[in-house]
Amino acid sequence: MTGILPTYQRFVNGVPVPSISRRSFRLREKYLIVSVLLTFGIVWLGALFYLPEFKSSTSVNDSVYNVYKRIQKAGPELLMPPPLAQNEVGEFPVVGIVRHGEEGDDPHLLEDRNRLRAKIEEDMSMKVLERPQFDIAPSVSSSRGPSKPPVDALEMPVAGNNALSKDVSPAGPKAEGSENKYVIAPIPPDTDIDTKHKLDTIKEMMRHAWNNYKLYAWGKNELKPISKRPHLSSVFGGGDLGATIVDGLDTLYIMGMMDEFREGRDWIAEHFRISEIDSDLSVFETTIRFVGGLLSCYALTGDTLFRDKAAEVADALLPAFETPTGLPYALINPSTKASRQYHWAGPNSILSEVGTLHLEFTYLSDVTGNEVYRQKANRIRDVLNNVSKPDGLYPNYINPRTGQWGQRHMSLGALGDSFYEYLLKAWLVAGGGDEQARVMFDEAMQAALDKMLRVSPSGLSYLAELKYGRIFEEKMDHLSCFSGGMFALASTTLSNSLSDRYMDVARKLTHTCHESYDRSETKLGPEAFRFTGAVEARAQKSNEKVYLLRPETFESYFIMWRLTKEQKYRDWGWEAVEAIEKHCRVEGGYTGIVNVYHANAQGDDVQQSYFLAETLKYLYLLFSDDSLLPLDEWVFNTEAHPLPVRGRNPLYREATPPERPAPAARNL
Ligand code: DMJ
Repeated sequence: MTGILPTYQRFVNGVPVPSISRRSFRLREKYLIVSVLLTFGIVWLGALFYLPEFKSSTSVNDSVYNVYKRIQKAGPELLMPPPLAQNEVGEFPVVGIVRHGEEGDDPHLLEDRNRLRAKIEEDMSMKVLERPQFDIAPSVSSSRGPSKPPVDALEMPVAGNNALSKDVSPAGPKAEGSENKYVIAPIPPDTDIDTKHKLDTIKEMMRHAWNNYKLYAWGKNELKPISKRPHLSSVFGGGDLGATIVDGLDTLYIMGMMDEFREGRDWIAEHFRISEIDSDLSVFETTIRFVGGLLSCYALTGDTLFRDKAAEVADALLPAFETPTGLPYALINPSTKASRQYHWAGPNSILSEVGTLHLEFTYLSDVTGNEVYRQKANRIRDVLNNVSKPDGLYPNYINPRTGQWGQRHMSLGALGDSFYEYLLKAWLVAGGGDEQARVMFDEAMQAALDKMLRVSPSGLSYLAELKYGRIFEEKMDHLSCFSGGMFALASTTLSNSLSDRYMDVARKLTHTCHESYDRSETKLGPEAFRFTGAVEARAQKSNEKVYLLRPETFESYFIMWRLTKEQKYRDWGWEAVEAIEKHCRVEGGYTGIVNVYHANAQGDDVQQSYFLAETLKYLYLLFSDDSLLPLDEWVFNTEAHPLPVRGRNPLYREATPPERPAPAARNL
């Protein structure tokens, strides 16, 4: 039988097998090929009409027309979604919101778009952004040396009650007499020209830090000012929590930078969603920076957005408190609600972390009327008050399952510091109402001063670290330089047997911290400094030689200036401003430096969020009039977010208790 398809030469065992060769198809074969091709064509065309996009058409004519249009404009977009266009503020459109009939509701298309968007965002965060995303006035950015303030810094609109636009106007209960005290940002007209220049310079530093964060890392947590891109491995990770925005916002407000304040406020309103974060956050850091920052903004403005967001953040942290003692675990994933400890701390929580929630949590209860936050904070307080303390001292580690101390390591620096600060400040912010806190503070400080306060051969006082009741290291952390201010506040707010000693120690410790700055080539202070015979107030190990844009020394200068009015504190603060401008300012913001003893120090490429929240705020307040955030009406949390003093400050904004429903009439 002859085949119907063309044949070709065949071989069997390498020998050609004779075959019949032909030049053309037979007629029967031609018919068959044509009818197969026709069938394919009809099926292909017909299938097009069953695509979802065409199915919605009401008539056959429409369908045909749609097919025609579709084919006419066929291009790569038939296979790939078109690139997303950025809007005028550099954002990508929200992917899920497509108008019906325009892009279609096809879930596959949406999925493709989502994937593409994620990819673009990932690329953007990895890349050095060359072009500004925002249309803003460039900040003065000479990279070395203090700069002259820009003209507009001298003419900023007054930030008072009336300077707020509708969307930021006070919405919460208005405190009596708040109109004149709403915020006192303008520089008083009788300010001398030198002080005014200093205030304007610091304000311009804030603008430089903010603008560059806005250009290169907006919505991310922190900025890498040298590489000009987001800092994805910050303490809050690479998520979109806007740590720099939330942390820096009250500083903008206090400095009267209202345009920037509104930008930040709008970002929080539109984008800040902590419950969507699927990574571990520190309960402590999130409380002091986010809850604290938002509560300050609420107190200053009365804008309930800030209060509600603060409650949202605290709510996301609450699962971490589900322990047998109520002492929280260190880390929480807001999305999965899973908690855990730091690997390096074993089963323990850290004293400074569990002990630095009280101010924020109690104030949050007062302004929301929700008692749950206060209960959490009080439970921690009770555990720490009741546990027996070796020699009256608090070790840095405590197990939240057993309520027992871990390693007996004590410090007023890292791991201990702000626990002590919050004992004093809980008493201050309660307007003297929290007696227990003040008693705990005085007892702890008496023990700490007796055991930890040391004097170097040349007469420098410092706070050493202890282990099992003995001196462990003759070293003081930069972090413990906040203690000068703390002792001064303790001295001037209550007269007792310790008050004189407190003020003496405050002066001496602030002096030593200044020495640690003065003894470096850059005039910036190291992360830790030692006292070992010949070496005094200098770092020895390389990881101690860094300056991370920290604020603690300036915090003490500010408090000491307000309480003593000794000019040297302002002089030291100005030296620090000049040193930061010289060594930390770069075109893309402010960077920490890796060695304070090198005149041309290399940058660490991180602009910490606390640089905006604390460092610049304390430096600004050091040169401000005392009427800006007076110390008897405001207490600064450990991240420099001011909280109002209960009973003294009309901006306390305590929630009015909900009205009790009238008792229902009883059927007798
Ligand atoms: C800030 O986040 C807070 O001051 C905290 O208490 C410890 N240190 C950093 C800044 O150095």
